[in-house]
Amino acid sequence: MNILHRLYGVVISLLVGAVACKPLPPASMSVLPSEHQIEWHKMEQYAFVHFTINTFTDREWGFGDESPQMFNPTDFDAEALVKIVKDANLKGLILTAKHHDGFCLWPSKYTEHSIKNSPYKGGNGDIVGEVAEACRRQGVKFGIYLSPWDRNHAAYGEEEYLEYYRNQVRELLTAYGPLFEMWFDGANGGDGYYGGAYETRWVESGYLYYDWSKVVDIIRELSPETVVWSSSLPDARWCGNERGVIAEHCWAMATPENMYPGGRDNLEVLCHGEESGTRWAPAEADVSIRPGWFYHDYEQPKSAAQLFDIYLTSVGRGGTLLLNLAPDRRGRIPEEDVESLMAWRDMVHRSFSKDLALDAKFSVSSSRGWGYRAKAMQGDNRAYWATSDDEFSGDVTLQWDDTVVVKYIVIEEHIALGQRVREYAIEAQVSEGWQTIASGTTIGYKRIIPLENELATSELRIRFLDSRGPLAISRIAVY
Ligand code: FUL
Repeated sequence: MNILHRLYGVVISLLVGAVACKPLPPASMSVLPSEHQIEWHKMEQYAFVHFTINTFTDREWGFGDESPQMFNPTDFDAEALVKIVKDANLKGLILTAKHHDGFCLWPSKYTEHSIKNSPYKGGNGDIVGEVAEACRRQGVKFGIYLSPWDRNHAAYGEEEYLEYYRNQVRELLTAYGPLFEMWFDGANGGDGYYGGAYETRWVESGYLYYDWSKVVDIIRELSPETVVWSSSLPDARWCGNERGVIAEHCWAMATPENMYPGGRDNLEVLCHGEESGTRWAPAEADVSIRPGWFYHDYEQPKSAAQLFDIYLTSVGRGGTLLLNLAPDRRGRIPEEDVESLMAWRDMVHRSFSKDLALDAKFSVSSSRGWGYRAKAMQGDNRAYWATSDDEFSGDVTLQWDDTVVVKYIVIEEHIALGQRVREYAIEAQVSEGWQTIASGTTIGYKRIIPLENELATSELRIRFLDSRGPLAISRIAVY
């Protein structure tokens, strides 16, 4: 008993000693992600689903005068849809609850222009509800796209429409929340039905007409975990194109006023973010598996190899991938799309399944001390390598006993303390000595560096040449 007591005392004092010895973490950068944004980053990839009357009229943008009777999927099955999303390793699903034509895929009490007046389930169907429920059952996160532009509504462009719109945000969040993301499309104004007026209506977008802060208040009240994607006050931003390509040089931070000055897209800021940005608003790459967002029977899905390239330029560049699927008139994802999707999933799995860094010996040029050493970057754990307060650069060397063949190097920053790295280079030991095999600027949540050709080596050196503060690197992996 006595010995046990003493042993216990020794263990406790060792632990207390160790905790006391652990240096403090590096100071945070001034702009940080929220916990919800960190969870969102970790999702990495999720599905978009574009489905509405357009699927039946063969259009991309409905005019707003389509009869709800046209919405008639013959074989819609929410469970089957969500299963495809889950099997493809997509972690969430954002559904077009309402596109620009104003037709609502849920029986909104604020309009007759909805699924309740369609033949689907005799007017008793609710695609939003069915998909939300299937997502919950299968452990896939659910999100909603609600087009601000509404070519059906008579009051679009006036104050009355804003009340309608906010009521719908409230209605959706109350019935189907919590949501992981809400998507507020920037497309705005033009000709339309507008309750029979058949005219062109332009609104001032951005901060002005929609007054996004009011919408964001409703979201924060009813579903605080929701990441807001919008033209103002965003928690995530558009990456500047619909090809799935996030810029090589990309900060997660940006200043809302600079992203949409006067309500217009500022592509420079959307693409690259801003090192001095005032808000954590990381890039999301939205892209469709087909040329269009909605199903057209004359279009073909992208190949697995094309989707793989998109994966590298989205998830591999510190943002997320929002990959659109387009149900056909049955309400099913076409078989050839599912085939591409699953082949892509297998390709990603094959390419990133064996982390060679787990067998390497890691060493660093310097560290902050106990708890922040080289080992922290190996594998997936919560630790990170950090340098001392005055060290804004440093090297990590990986050594193997035998030669390894390298194609991808993955680096992750500990973004809970902010995004820091400004410049890096990667060197490999080859027969002629050290050779630079890759270089770049920003890292962020995750950077996948593909080498042009596979490279045989037994030593790699990752050089962090410049940073906004002490380094904080949470993972280095090699495939
Ligand atoms: C665009 C829209 O106009 C397209 O129809 C689609 O919804 C895409 C995701 O966003 O702005």
